[in-house]
Amino acid sequence: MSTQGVCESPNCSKPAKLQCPTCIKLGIPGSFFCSQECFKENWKGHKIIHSLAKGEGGNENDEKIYNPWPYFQFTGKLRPFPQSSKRTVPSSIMRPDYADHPQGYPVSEQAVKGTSQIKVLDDEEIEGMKVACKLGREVLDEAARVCDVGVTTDEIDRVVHEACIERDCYPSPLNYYEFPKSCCTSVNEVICHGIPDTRPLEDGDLCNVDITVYHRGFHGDLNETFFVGNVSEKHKNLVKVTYECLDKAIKFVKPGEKYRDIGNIIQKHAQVNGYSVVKSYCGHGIHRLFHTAPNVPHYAKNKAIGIMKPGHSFTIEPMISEGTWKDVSWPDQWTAVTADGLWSAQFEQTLLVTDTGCEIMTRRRSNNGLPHFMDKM
Ligand code: EYL
Ligand code: CO
Ligand code: CO
Repeated sequence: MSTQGVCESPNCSKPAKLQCPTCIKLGIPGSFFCSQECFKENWKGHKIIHSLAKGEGGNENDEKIYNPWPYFQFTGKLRPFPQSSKRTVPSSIMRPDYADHPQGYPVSEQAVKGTSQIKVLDDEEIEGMKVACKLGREVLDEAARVCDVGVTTDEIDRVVHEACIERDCYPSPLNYYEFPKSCCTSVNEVICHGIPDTRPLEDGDLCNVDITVYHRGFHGDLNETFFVGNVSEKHKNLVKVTYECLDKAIKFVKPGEKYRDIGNIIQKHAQVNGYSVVKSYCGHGIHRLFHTAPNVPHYAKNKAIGIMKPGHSFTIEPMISEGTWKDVSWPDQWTAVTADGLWSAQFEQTLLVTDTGCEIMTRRRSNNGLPHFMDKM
């Protein structure tokens, strides 16, 4: 994103203007300074994170001190780990406009920003969406197969990236507003938009993998929360209730209903189970554009615009938290975590409004369409 906060130099609070070039090369998040002077002054202490990111240094205790944001108060126990370098997509695969924009701006999305008009897809566009969504589902199922204790989220990202390329898909998150990876991996207190890194998943973790693929001009977007090893009963219940929130919302979708009423259904089910609904991130229209009208809040009493009509395609993707609904962003400006460090779960599907209800275009085509976590319950 364009705003990067303040200089990392202690005792300096000027706006951050430049990022350490070595950190950029190594994929280390953050590392912003106001000036060459502050950068030089802190070089001696700063450069240690380069060798840690490269796995140098010998002493295995060193890796514990990787912390790109020494002055940031983390809300929970999760910490960032070094990221691997950027992956590329063969030029034979059709790319969205932002893939080649220097700041990752989706110019075609920005051109219609602020308009609430919802596109009605024609038959050709519906077919294009169904194909993209089916391929997105295949990619998520590949991620589910590898998600396990000891596996890094970077390894999940590598599998996702390769699975996209094998299917003639561009991984939509890659370079979207400069997002550095091909999927989002959100562990434990991370609500959404977690960046895959070299942290090995631990027994008892929850790991959400959010996949969007761009295939021949259309985006398909879905996510599931997976169990890593043996998950506590309280966290299993969080995941189950979150899945039920999405399920109930989907059953409500039909022509004539208001987009704003989806949030009432989700919040009611979350609240009776003692959970809260994240307000900062919403479902969205999706087709030729990754994010467009309608905006679909997951919380009650919202003022979202629009009435469902056959041919609309959009996502519902509720994020449900154990404690507070409030979110905080890590200094990387992407990772959204709960403000109290308690855990959060999410599920997402891309839907097509039909004459009688909706089709879940990203549905699982095995195990009765049930989510992966239920394979382990
Ligand atoms: C990129 C850009 C801030 C994604 C979704 C990747 C994240 C945070 C700026 C929504 C918005 C995925 O999958 C999504 N929705 O279901 N931004 C996204 N980014 C990003
Ligand atoms: Co998504
Ligand atoms: Co989405």
